[in-house]
Amino acid sequence: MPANLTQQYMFAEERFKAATTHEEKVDALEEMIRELPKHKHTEKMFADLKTRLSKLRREGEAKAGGPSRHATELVIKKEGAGQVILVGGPNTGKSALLGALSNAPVEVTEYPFATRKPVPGMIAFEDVRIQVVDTPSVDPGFQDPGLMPLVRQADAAVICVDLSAPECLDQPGWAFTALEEARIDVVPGTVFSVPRGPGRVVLPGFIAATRADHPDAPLALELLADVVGGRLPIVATSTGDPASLKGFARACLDLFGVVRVYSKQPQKDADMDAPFLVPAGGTVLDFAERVHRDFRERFDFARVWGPGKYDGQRVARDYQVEEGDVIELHVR
Ligand SMILES: Nc1nc2c(ncn2[C@@H]2O[C@H](COP(=O)(O)OP(=O)(O)OP(=O)(O)O)[C@@H](O)[C@H]2O)c(=O)[nH]1
Ligand SMILES: [Mg+2]
Repeated sequence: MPANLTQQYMFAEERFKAATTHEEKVDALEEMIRELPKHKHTEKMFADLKTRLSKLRREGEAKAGGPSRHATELVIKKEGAGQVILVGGPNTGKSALLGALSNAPVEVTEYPFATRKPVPGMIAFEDVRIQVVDTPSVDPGFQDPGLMPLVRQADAAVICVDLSAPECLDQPGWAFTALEEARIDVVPGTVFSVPRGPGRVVLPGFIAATRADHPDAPLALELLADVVGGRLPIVATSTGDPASLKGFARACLDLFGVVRVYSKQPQKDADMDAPFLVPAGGTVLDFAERVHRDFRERFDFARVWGPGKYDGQRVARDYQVEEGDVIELHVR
């Protein structure tokens, strides 16, 4: 069966052949990728075009002598519980995932490499807000030079792979190689459990296996689990399935290793809208410090409401806080 190329594709190809500058070439090639009908018979063409685009972009960067005009900005200010950065191959659904979970202005497209700069968004798990950053894609041929510096300063990383893609099983390896080259390890755990130190950066993370609604996804997920071999947990997502999105948000929150504790002022109702996030295993003093920076010093005693406690039970400074506790602080 022929590829059934459209007029628009043909025009773009003409434009590519006639292009004299690097920018014109990139632009025309991007349009060819956009206009290429995507089906089984164009898979190889699609892959070739992507490779050509990667190569062109690399050449452009080499010539410019450094990061291109598309290079990522260096820092994104952290908000909410912390910052989770998405890393993954082209077209693995990073933008769609963030778009489904937030109102971040992401660009979701059928063609790869559409995301050219990082886009932060705030997602929520119940009453906790977490910052998730969409990023330009990485593959063996291309990487935005600003990407890895950005990953290094994130709190956690999620590697995205596409369960519907023929290259699904290669995608984790691409990401791991790119991270390895930047001396970044992504490991299971939480921000408190991973070692911090000079040199290598170790981030807690997991793999988001996207497009779980695809007919091939169940098999791909099994094979993926074999390939990953327990190196990272895998969370399957589908943008049309709210339960899977909630699972993703929960998994993001779990990367921070915190419990939610609510503050109550004496003679007033608890403020159940905005929990304080306290490291799991932390004490009432760790909570006090988060309510007010003087409160660790000034702590006298506290009253706690929560599962398995007498209402308003009096506790001392060594009390270990639990998820969902409501705490009334008394300070000197
Ligand atoms: N059916 C389905 N399609 C999805 C899902 N997630 C993403 N897609 C589609 O997959 C394609 C790629 O999604 P993007 O979010 O643009 O992927 P990306 O990783 O941001 O890609 P680039 O930034 O362009 O490299 C788009 O056509 C999306 O609509 C999903 O869960 N289910
Ligand atoms: Mg994108």
